[in-house]
Amino acid sequence: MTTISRRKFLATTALTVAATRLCAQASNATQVTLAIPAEATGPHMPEDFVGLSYEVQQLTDPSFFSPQNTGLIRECKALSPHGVLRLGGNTSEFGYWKPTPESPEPVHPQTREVVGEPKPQYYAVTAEAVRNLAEFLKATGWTCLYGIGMGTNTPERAAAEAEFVAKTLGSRLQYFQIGNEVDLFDRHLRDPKTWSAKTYLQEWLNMARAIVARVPQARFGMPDVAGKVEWLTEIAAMWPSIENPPHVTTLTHHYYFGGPATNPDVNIPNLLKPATMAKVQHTADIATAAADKVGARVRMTEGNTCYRGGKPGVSDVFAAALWAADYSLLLASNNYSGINLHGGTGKSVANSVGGFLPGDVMLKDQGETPEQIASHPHPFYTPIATFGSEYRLMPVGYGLKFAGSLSGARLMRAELTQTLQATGVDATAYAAKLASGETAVIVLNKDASRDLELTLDFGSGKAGSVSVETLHAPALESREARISPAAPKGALKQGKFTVTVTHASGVRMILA
Ligand code: BDP
Repeated sequence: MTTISRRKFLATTALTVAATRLCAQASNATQVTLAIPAEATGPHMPEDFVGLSYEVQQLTDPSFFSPQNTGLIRECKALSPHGVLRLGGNTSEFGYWKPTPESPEPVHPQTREVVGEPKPQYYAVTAEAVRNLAEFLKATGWTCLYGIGMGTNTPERAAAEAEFVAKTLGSRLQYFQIGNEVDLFDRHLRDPKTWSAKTYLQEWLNMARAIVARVPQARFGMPDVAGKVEWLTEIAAMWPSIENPPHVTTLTHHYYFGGPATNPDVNIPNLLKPATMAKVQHTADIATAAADKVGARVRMTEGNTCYRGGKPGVSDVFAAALWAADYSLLLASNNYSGINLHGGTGKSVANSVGGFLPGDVMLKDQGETPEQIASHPHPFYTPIATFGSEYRLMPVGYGLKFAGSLSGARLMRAELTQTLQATGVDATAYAAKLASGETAVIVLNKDASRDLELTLDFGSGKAGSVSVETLHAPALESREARISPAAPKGALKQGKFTVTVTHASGVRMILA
């Protein structure tokens, strides 16, 4: 067998949108060789690494997460066969458990109204919604991280809800979380003078113990902070002093690259530049050190490109696909158990951020007509968008899916990204041994203009064929993304395989 020739590769990709650029620019491409290790000794990327995050308020429409919602089920399954649905968000603090249609609405505590924070609109989480959720999870093959409110909830109600949820979801329930972005509770839900990681932990223990009393096998993820990862460090330091602690499997935090939509720093170059991922790495170092101390793993349970519903032109374009793929694989390399990109319906997310999406105001100011505005996904960052009764995977979702193709693999420890970035091209690379025994390499060329002429060196003794798949769109600003096979199976030449990774594209190669 021969190595897939460059001419053949170009010919096969000629049908793809990326092909024009590929032909035009390949001659100026930066040449680089990556040595792919023979062994994988890095973290295991779990089968259920890929996840989505939705507002708890989404449950107010019991038909949303239900077996009848076949469009959403299809998109979830296409995104990942073993995905994880996380329910939480700001709205989780205002949901109350309503076990029977006759159950009265409880008295709610006072909260302060703050601009940009969700208004205290209370709503019921019903047994019907939870039953439908269980069926939805069964239909998708997904599991659930179930968020119970802390902000305006009581231990008794939390325990009653948890008991019903545990019984109804069964093995589809991975763990509970109590409270969303508790590090921000001082803004409107708690007294800023006394609120801290310590007072939070006391309150969390009260609620978690009430839940354990009724669900002895309950497992938890916590503290689900918005940004203060130091809380994970503080909690890990306090953990040994807790007698008989509830079973915490996962330390959790959120991540938004920036926000809100009106912030000019939220732009494509900033989203994709290496310094952005260097900050992600810094957070991961803090979070994983804390998790090691308590014998847990870390999961990024809610995040996306731009908070308060995303930014049109950044969150809903192909740049977000490359960001999502890179972000996912960087966290996987740091032994994260997974990530949940936030989304859902425009209404639920608008309600979570004070009633409207700043991105809509931005588009109106830019002169977009109502029809043009409606053609964007709402919220702008959602991985699966709702257009009428139709569900569609958005660019950011394609990036997550592309990275998710390494789920179940063991990652290889190699300085691949450093080698690429030493050339000055903004590209990253991840290699892994798949469960099947095949070696996979994903290269993400986030650079806006420079192509890579990449040689993968698998070691001279290696033989076999390489299949190639690309993540591409006409440009970083395109409101679309595709994953396409780029060439028929090729073969190696003396253990080396050469491929062009055009600017603004991703390539996945699997050596069989
Ligand atoms: C997070 C909240 C979530 C919001 C999201 C956003 O947990 O409910 O939808 O930010 O601002 O802080 O977009």
